[in-house]
Amino acid sequence: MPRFKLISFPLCPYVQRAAIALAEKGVPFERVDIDLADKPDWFLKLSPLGKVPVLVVTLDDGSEQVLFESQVIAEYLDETIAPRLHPVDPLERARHRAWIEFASATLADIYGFYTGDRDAYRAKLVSLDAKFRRLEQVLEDGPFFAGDRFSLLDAAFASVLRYFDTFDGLVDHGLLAGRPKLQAWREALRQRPSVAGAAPADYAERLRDYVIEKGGHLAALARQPALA
Ligand SMILES: N[C@@H](CCC(=O)N[C@@H](CS)C(=O)NCC(=O)O)C(=O)O
Repeated sequence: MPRFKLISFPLCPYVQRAAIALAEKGVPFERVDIDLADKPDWFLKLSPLGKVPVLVVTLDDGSEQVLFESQVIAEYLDETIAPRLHPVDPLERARHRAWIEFASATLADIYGFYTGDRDAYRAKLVSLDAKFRRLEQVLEDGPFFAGDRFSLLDAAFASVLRYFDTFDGLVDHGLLAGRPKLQAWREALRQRPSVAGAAPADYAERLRDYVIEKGGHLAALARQPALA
């Protein structure tokens, strides 16, 4: 079995995808956090895009391979270590991959929502509302996207929904209100040990501090809700 080192940033939602996949496989790994505001040279040498996550795979013969891009990392782990998390049926697997792309697009909106000025905040609120409406329509009985089976798709949305543990305490965004399936999914994901362990225990507080530091409209709203 290869050894794994996950290069990470504590608040990165993409890192969580890889960390969740590793935990679901029951594979021990070393996690190395870096400061994205001051990237070490060794990291820049490893990471072609200068982004986390990066997975360093040390093979039995001692040689190393470096993987980047969270979904590529998650799929490599899924193809090589049981239990299988992606659906076996090709059409169903393709459908899951499509919704994982949707999760990535949602993360892009979330970034604008918590860093942007008032116009960006409002535009992202509208966009997130449309995405969550769509998700509520596609979700079935749960507890996970594919019923009882936890999948890589769940791992992707776990980091999306974790953001709301912070946002709920900052602003009355209303994005989950009246969306019982989405709320139940959020709760099921929160209870999953692999999801709980994929981010630091003080993630919500760290993210709140990060949002305030970014100084966007959400930070202003957190201080003065009347600005909404
Ligand atoms: N498509 C990439 C996105 C990864 C990404 O955007 N990572 C962010 C942190 S969450 C990053 O490393 N950004 C580089 C920077 O901030 O300079 C993936 O899925 O791995």
